[in-house]
Amino acid sequence: LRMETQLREAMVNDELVLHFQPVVGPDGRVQTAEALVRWQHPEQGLIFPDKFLPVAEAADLLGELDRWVLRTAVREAAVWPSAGPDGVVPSVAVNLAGLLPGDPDFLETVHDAVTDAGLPWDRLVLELVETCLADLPATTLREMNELIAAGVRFAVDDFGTGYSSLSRLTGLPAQIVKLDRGFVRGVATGESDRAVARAVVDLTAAIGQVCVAEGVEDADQFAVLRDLGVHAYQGWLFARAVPGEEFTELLRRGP
Ligand code: G
Ligand code: G
Ligand code: MN
Ligand code: NA
Repeated sequence: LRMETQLREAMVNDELVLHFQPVVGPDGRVQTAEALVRWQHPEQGLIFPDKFLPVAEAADLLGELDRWVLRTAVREAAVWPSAGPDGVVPSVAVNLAGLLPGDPDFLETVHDAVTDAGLPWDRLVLELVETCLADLPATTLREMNELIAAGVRFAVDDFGTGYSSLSRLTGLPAQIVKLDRGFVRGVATGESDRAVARAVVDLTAAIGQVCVAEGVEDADQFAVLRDLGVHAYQGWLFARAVPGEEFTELLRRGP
């Protein structure tokens, strides 16, 4: 209960902070950065989401947390510099677990956050797990399509975990599929993980989705994934999640 009360206050007192982890193209240039929330606790130091997301969920605070993250992430992303000489500025990816398509205020919340920040619509990616993107009613899909038409992209997060099924990918309102790091781990060493990765890459390519590999930790994994045709990469091989100022510096330095 104590942590729950503190978490409510943390959102008001801006004790939460966002770190950003780059997603890079095959050329190493930053295409997107995923916003990952941390809690800068006055006594306990930096607390990771594994510790406080379950508390937020139990206290029914996930929606409020997602709203805070969304508003903060788009505001920070609106002033990022370009990631290369051609002036392309990276997109920002926000995880949603408590604010979901189908919530009565979903469209309005996203709309207000983006317009208040002045972020171009095509620089926002919303990451949800497959279960939150499947079997949505027509009214919800219509709202999502409004955002998609404006340039927002939806990503299937952690694809391949739980009861994910390859055949269902084709019916999801998602432009991006993030291959779970559980499969990425074994792509260079195990035939079965490589087979799964190949199947996901081939299917996503066939239906026009972008496939992002998560949790890329070494050069062998990267080489295999690149040969398979993965479009973009995220993981410690390229960069860890870093505070906003550090991310901005990383962009200024270039690839
Ligand atoms: O790197 P990290 O320890 O930040 O992430 C741990 C888990 O917490 C991941 O599953 C990630 O998707 C989730 N997570 C991180 N930041 C956020 C956030 O801002 N909102 C939500 N809903 N989940 C997040
Ligand atoms: O569930 P989601 O994919 O949103 O969570 C991102 C999580 O993955 C964060 O906890 C982040 O710190 C973690 N992560 C990012 N890159 C790597 C990596 O290369 N290896 C591992 N093991 N975890 C990673
Ligand atoms: Mn994610
Ligand atoms: Na993920």
